[in-house]
Amino acid sequence: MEAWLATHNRGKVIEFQTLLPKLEFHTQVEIGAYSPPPETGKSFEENARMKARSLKAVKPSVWVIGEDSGLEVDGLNKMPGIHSARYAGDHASDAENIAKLLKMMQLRSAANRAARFVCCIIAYSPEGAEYIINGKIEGRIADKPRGQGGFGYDPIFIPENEAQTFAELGLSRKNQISHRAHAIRKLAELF
Ligand code: ITT
Repeated sequence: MEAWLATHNRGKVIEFQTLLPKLEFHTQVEIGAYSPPPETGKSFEENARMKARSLKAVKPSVWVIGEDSGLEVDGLNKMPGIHSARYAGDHASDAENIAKLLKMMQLRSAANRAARFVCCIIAYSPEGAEYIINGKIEGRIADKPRGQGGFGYDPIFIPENEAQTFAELGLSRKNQISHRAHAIRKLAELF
């Protein structure tokens, strides 16, 4: 069965495809003239819905999935949160976002390194029913980036009960325990 993901993020696509191997994933990137909506929502759910609705308008008769996610750091008042992708500026790289986050923690002498990844999936069935699914993983922020795997903030996120970052642990471990893995497993029950 075909499912369309409203994302341009390759890392997300790999995780969805690995965890749901029976589905055939396509993304908005395959639609030449597609422009995704600006992420103006005030929550992960609002942003995920905007992404999914916008793609559903172009692909009305298939499963369409929007996902919005981010990292909440307690010592930074839950920032970067919904601003995670553009924390260091509009076209910031993962390395720039990580550098800004570590710098902000230093500037604020943020002793509390507790953090969590959260994600919200909005899925629309071919008939148009909406499903809202949330996922979360607690952890802490590492002193410096470590590891090569994953994407985004993976090199500085150490999940609870682990000693290594997501980037060091690698995709198969991340896919057992991550925020997105929890949400995708609930999503799988719909198919
Ligand atoms: P789309 O909107 O096209 O899906 P995006 O990368 O802009 O792609 P988001 O708006 O949901 O996605 O921003 C999420 C950001 O949060 C993402 O760019 C990463 O920086 C971070 N993030 C989310 N999940 C992550 C994960 O599993 N590992 C590392 N960083 C993650």
